[in-house]
Amino acid sequence: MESTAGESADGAWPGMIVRERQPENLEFPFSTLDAFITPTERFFVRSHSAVPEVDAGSWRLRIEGAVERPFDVGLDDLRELPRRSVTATLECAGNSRIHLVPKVKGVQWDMGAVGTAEWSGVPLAVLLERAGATPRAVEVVLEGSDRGEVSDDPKTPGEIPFARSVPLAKAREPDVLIALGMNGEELAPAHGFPARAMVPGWYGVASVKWLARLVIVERPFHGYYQSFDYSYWDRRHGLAALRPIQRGEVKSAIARPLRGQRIRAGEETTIRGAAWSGESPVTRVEVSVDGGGTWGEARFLDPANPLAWRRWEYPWRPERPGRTSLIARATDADGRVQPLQRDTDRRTYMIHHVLPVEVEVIARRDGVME
Ligand SMILES: Nc1nc2c(c(=O)[nH]1)N[C@H]1C(S)=C(S)[C@@H](COP(=O)(O)O)O[C@H]1N2
Ligand SMILES: [Mo]
Repeated sequence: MESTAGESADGAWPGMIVRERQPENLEFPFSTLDAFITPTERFFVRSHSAVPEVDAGSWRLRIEGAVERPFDVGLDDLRELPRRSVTATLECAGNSRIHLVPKVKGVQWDMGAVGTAEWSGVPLAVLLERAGATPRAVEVVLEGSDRGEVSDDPKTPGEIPFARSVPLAKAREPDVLIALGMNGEELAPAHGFPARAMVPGWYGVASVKWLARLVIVERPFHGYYQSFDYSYWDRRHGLAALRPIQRGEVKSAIARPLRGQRIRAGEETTIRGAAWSGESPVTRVEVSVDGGGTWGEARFLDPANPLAWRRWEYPWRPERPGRTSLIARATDADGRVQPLQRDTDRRTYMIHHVLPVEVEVIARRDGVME
């Protein structure tokens, strides 16, 4: 059942759509997309377990595993380190799942499990450098302090913390942060207070909240949230293998008009939306107002950015009454084009094919001549 967050505990905007009450999972109604930066109270929340209680005074982040110098840091130590800000779009890999036919398991997100924020914190590379990874180290496992148990098959081995790994090559990129701030304030509890990973350009699942430990490992980690869950089929060399979901795909979404909206023939309306792509700027959004027969170019409202979305708009003056489908299709600087069809190898994730919005064009106002 869909309801709104009227009485949300965490100060969320009352118009947020509640997808799960406990733990709280919220999305924003994508039709309200307006600013480039998503205000924190409208930023989606995806949590697998209850928000853990963290005492900021005694909290420590431990860095250990295949390192020369294991150590731990408190919040005050982290606040002293060189800080960096990154404006990045975060999208849940399950965003848009409600549009899959046939229906699949998982949180039934519409379009709003995505948002753009200004994240600030310490580059993960600084901590990795201080610990000194061994020559054989390949990945860093980011572990949260929230714990949970999945009791449906495939089950977890009892209660486990939320954890994801990032290969060291990505983890050392300067924009990958141990984030302490979001939109100029310290992190809200729902978004990972006191510290979370921010892995821009990758699906949200890698950006582990409520960090407790960073474990450097010499073999790829096959934890629950990147094997049974949050993985997709890859067929390189004709061999179907499960890989962890990482880099974001190219995607555009229409915010307005709404599905089923009635639009008057002969009057100008504006089709609006946003487009984003992991680690690559969106370079082009094409819009079709006739179900994919013909295409025109949308105009961008934001500059090209490899890590953040670009809002776009497309003016349209429908001529003839009747039902029609609006479609937007994005292309990124790597030449990746948003697909027209769903790829089922993505299992229940990475839902980025175009999703037409059907609207109804109604007759001109009386007295307006053709
Ligand atoms: N510790 C922890 N980190 C987590 C999660 C979680 O459940 N626990 N959810 C992940 C997923 S699937 C997403 S999409 C993002 C959502 O971040 P947000 O809630 O700040 O929007 O957090 C990620 N980090
Ligand atoms: Mo997610």
